[in-house]
Amino acid sequence: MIGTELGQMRRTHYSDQITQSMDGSQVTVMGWILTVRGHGNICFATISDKNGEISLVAKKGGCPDELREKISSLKPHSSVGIVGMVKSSEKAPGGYELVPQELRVFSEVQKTPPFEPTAKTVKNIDTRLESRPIDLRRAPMRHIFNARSQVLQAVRNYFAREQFVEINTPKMIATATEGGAALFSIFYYNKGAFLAQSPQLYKEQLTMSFEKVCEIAPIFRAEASRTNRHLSEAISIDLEEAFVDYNDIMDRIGQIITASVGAVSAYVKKHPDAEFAVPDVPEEIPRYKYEDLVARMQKAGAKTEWGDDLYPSSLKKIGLEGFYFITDWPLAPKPFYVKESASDPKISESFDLMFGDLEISSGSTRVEKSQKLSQRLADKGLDPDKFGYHLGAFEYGVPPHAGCGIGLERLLMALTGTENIRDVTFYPRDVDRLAP
Ligand code: AMO
Repeated sequence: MIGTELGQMRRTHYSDQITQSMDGSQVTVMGWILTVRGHGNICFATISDKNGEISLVAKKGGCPDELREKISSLKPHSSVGIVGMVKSSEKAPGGYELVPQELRVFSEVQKTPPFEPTAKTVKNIDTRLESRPIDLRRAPMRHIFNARSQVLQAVRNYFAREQFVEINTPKMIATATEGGAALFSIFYYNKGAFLAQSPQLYKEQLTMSFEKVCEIAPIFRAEASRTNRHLSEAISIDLEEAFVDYNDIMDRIGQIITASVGAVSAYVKKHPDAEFAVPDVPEEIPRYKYEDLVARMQKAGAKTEWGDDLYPSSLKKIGLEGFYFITDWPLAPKPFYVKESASDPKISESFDLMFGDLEISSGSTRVEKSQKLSQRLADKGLDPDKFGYHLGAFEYGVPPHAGCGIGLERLLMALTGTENIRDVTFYPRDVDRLAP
């Protein structure tokens, strides 16, 4: 082994791998000081690692005086490694305490931290975001992001089981896909370019060879509004499938939501201190037609007209809760790639998945005829020539296809009962925030 500053010390157990039955065994744990309380001859401390907490008890006679004094002088957030003996204890969380035998302080904190690592809530979100790496060490945050990881794993497992091919599409692009306003411009060598608002056209093209494709990647939206549900950079779970229509995609979304809720429920079972309000998923997520909801809104006194967007304030008026779909939206406001309904050209084969008044996903059957697509671009005031690379490809046997994009952060808000999208994003980007 090459000599390093860390030397030979290595963790033998995470906090959740130590059990009462290991009474008397020696372990090496690593993590961060959460709390320290000294009472003369006895010092209690807790340390946290990525999976939970460990209680330390250093008593006079039970461990060297020097070690006890050093532990009692440590400030919260310091990073440490501890060799100790497991002592079963009914009172301690997890049913054991650790009696320290050796301490390594890797990084000692001298300053007063912006908040304690044990703080359950910190009022000012900007204070937290400015110290994001240490904010994420707090248990409520750790639970959210550990659960996020489990949700992603469940979604990827679903895609693998269903034989989807995971794709990666360019994020630096030449043309807008979701409408022109919310684009970030960049310099691409000597040309102007944009950050991708979605993988839309690429994922559609890839159904021409791989049939079932998925991508989990950033999307970029220059959203000027300051809300609790919009980010400038979000993660989208995109899927696109050949030889199906929007009905099949809604079925898939139902399966993905069930798998995601299952992952969060399993996490909460293992970590009962994760205070998530995990929602129920009905066996069949209800599907409401846009026009029926407009009629219900009007009845409830909202000023909504056919053709309007359905705003949270009007949705609240009809009191829909939990997961549900709004289907068959008017065609006019939809992007050019959304297919019109066979029964009524004013309506589209489209849907939004909602959770209460929060939009989680939108999807549709797509226009697959090159000529029709060209017409739709022109109708929207977009230049078909700029989409030549796409229209040209669609002249060679494009299959009927449909798909959707699910906002990962919005999904996590629903799964954990989180109100601010920034709380489910590692390093949120919004109108006011580009660092850290
Ligand atoms: P849409 O624009 O509706 O559809 O986006 C799909 C989903 O992505 C999430 N989302 C956002 N989340 C946080 N902040 C944002 N600024 C933001 N913008 C979008 C939402 C939304 O439902 N190409 C289509 C999808 C498709 O038809 O396949 C699209 O991008 O959860």
